[in-house]
Parts: sequence; C-alpha cells; structure tokens
Amino acid sequence: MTAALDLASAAALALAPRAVGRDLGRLAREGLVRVELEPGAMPASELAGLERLALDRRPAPAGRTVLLVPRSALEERSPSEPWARLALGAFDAAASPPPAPRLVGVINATPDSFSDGGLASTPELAVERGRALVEAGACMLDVGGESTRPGAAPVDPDEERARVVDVVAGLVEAGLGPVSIDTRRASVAEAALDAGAELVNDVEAGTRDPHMLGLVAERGVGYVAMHMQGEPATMQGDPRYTDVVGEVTEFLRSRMAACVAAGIDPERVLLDPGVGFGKSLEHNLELLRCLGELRSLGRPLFVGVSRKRFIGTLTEEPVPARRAFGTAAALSMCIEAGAEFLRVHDVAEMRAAAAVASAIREGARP
Ligand code: HH2
Repeated sequence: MTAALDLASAAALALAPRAVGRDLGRLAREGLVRVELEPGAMPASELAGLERLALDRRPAPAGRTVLLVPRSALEERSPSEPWARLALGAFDAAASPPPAPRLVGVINATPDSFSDGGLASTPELAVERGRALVEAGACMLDVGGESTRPGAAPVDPDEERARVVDVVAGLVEAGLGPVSIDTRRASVAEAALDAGAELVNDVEAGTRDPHMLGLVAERGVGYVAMHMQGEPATMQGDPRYTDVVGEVTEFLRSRMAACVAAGIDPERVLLDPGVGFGKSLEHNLELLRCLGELRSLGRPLFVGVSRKRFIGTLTEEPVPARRAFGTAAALSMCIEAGAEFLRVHDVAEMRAAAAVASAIREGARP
C-alpha cells in the first residue's frame, strides 16, 4: 500500500492529526506526535490505552480528543495497529520540512475575470502575457476560459473550449509550458490536454462532472483538487461551516481517496483549500491561519490568494489590480505554512515577496 493510500484510508478511521504548522515542527523535535480523534474513532478500550500513553490531552472542538503521544510509543504499536501507522504517517507529512515555493502565473482567456478579464483574450495576447510571466519567474501557466468569481454565471462549454484551446496551443508552441487548464469540465480539459496542457486545475475537485477523474487517470496528467462550498453563482450568499479547517481537510481527504479510486497516481495530485470559494472573510482567515495543518494530507498545497476579495476588504482596496501588497502579505504567510504552489497574477512582485518569505523561513538565501 502506498503512503497516499494509507492516508486515504485514514478517512475511514476518522483519524487525523491537526495542529498549526509551527507547533508540529516543535512537537516533532520533542519526539511527540499530535493525534486528533473524532468521537467514536476507536473502541473505548483502545482509546483508554492510548490515553495512558499520552503525555498531554488538549481540549478540542466537536467532541474530539487531542492527545500528545510519544513517538516511540506509536512506533512500537505501528506494526500491529494500523491507526498508529496512519497517525505517524500523517503527522510526519505535516511536520516535514516545507518545500520551496513555486509561482503559477494566471492567464485568464476570459472577457470578465474579476481582475484581469480581457488581458489574454486572443492567443497572441496570451502568449505575450505568458512570456512576461515566465520571464518574471512563473514555473507554470494556468489558463482558464470561465470566470469563477463570486456571482459569475456558467459559460457554455463550447464557448469555454473555444476560448482556451488556441491559447494553450500557442503557449505550448512558444515553449512557455508547462501549462495547466483551469476548468471544471472534462470536455474542456480533454481539448486543452490535446492542445498540450499537462495538468488539470479543477475548482470542483471532480464532484460534478462524472468524467473528470477518469480523464485525468487515463491521461496520466497532474491534477489540482480544490474545495468549494456551493457554486460560483451563489457561493458567497451565506457560506456556513461548524469547523472550516476540519471540513475542508475532510473534503480534500475524501477527494484524494476518490482520485486514487479512479486510478489517478496519488503522486500527481495537488490539494487546494479554495480561498474565497464559498467562504466568508473569517473562514478565509481561519483557513489561512491553519494552512499548515493541511500538509497532514501528504500532498503539496496549491493556493490562490492573489488579488482576492478578502484582501480588498482588509485593505479597503476595491480595485483588484491594486491589491499586490496585500497579496504579498497573504502569500508570505502561505509560504511560512508550507504551501508549495502559489497561483498569482503579479508574478514579478510575488517572486520578490516569496524570496524574502522563504529566506526568513529557511534562514538562508533560497
Ligand atoms: N482562484 C481563481 C480561479 N481558479 N483555481 C485554484 N485551484 N485555486 C484558486 O484559488 C483559484 C482557481 C479565481 O481567480 P481568477 O482566475 O483570477 O479569477 P476569475 O475566476 O474571475 O477568472
């Protein structure tokens, strides 16, 4: 069984270590593992045994139990007890050294994207923009043909396909790849992959289009699975969560399991909490504050904060293109939490922010 399959089956045990990123590193150095258990996750007798091993018990919401357990005790149990193996694996993934950040440049082949609609509406304009983004330091270009901004109406699939195919082909032919295709429709993804895209960025994580995961598996390409509550047209109406971090984590864990079940190589999946997708200002802030916890899922994190509305609210800046400073602050916090792929519009500016944030984190020049 691969590590990722282990993580997927952790969902069945309803067992997940949770802690803020910084705490995880400290606990790991002290030889402790944080184990968070859902109510009923294991029989009472086993839980009592585990509690006897624990050095500390922390309060946790929703009837959960949080225990700090010596690593050695879990290692002793892991050969015979799968939960101990799962807890160790997930904890180690979250506490492992964070990856170097990589910037993904946004190319919106749309007339109406919230911050840059119309800037890449022809293949020529897209190639010009793509070249500038790659020269500024983007590791990949993310092409989208449908705005998913709050309140956006769905675009006809034929129209979406027509917007992206020549743009993807133009970028690939100009040597500006790798290119990802930002779509929730398998038919659009398929046409973009035929045109040379190498990764599918799906804001619905394959929950609505029944062909999406099968297509990604068959083509053997990369896949971003993102969390969204509701759909773009209505998602900002009244988003509600009891525990936004826990619910987003469980959603991504279950989509990871769905990807594996569909035959997608787990090593090709990136996970995204979906900042601004069916989330209030408080939800976005809570998710970003606890972003490091999502590393327990064992896959690289892909995060889009660039120019988003929560930044406009906090900085009182209604014009998205003027939100670069606020974006840089949010991006730096994502880097501190261990996010690897940062989806941004202002690549040159964010490259500078990322260089400083990662140098402070690493204590050396990146
Ligand atoms: N955000 C946007 C679009 N696609 N994909 C992922 N994985 N994560 C994100 O946070 C994300 C995304 C929204 O930004 P943008 O593309 O600039 O705007 P619009 O949807 O209006 O085209």
